Amino acid sequence: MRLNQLVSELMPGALARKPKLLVVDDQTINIQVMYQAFSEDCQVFMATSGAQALQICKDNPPDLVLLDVVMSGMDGFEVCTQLKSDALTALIPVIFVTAHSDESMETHGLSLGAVDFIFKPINPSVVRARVKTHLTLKFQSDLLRSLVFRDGLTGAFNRRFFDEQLIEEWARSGRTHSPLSLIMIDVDFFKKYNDRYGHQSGDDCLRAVSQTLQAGLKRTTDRVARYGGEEFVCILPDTSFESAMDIAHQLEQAVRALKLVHAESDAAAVVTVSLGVATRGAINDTTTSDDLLALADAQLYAAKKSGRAMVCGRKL
Ligand code: GH3
Ligand code: MG
Ligand code: MG
Repeated sequence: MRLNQLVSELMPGALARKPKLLVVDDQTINIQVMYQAFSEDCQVFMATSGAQALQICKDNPPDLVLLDVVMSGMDGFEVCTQLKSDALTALIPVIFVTAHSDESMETHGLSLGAVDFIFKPINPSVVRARVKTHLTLKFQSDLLRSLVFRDGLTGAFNRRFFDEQLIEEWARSGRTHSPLSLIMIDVDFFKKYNDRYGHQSGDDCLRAVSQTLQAGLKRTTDRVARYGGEEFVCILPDTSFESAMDIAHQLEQAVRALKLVHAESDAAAVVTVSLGVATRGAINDTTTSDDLLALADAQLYAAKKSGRAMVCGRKL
């Protein structure tokens, strides 16, 4: 399979859109120079302060940041440090741009995780070439991550990703004394769906359910993974039991609203899901992440036993 074909299958839209470049500089004249160098090949976003840059990186992550070192208020080093310390923004490549060609400054910037250093006044063709190299590397590493951490059929995160994420989020919830919720989700009478409509339609159904679950989660830290077969799991950091129950009910309604006809289901005339919610609330040091997962699974089983197409939940 050609690489381009592989990329577009695994990361729909990655090739169709222009790379997103964020230019951060407190002097608008410098931003204009960069804009002229890149506006044809990239979507250029601009920030005139470190705080604004961090906000943009969280709300609409760029593919690369060109970051001025010396700025009033928060300087470029501090911005880079904060970007690298947040999992949501840590993988965005940063290139420092500075008027001072000082080796110790360059070493410091690279030690903070920047991929390159560029000196002002810039030579547009050199900067374009370097940015292109780093964008290529960024897309390659995104592709590799999607191969390792995404499920091929549905595009949701895979079991490997979920297992790692659960351990990480469990530790974080212990550290920060914040709740952690899981929702286990299983398609009802899916074997009968396959038998009646064929395996191909079964696959289409799983894709649609997966997309609906992903669209139903609003926070960037909320994740959906395919747990196995026709089973999905949502991990909801910093989410109370009550909120997780609300979200689970919304997901149940959203899948029902797809109106995928399922004539063989005993639960409804359309495809439905059963959901089990479990929340780590008050911190209890004797419990483990496996206990939370087992509880979510037990609640899913309870929803199945009580008639399916419903939500059951409990606090750990
Ligand atoms: P329940 O309501 O109790 O969950 O019943 P069910 O039929 O959904 O559950 P069961 O575990 O008996 O069957 C799950 C079915 O899901 C069987 C399997 O063939 C199907 N399945 C698992 N993975 C895939 C897949 O990737 N594609 C398709 N089309 N079907 C799949
Ligand atoms: Mg099922
Ligand atoms: Mg199942």
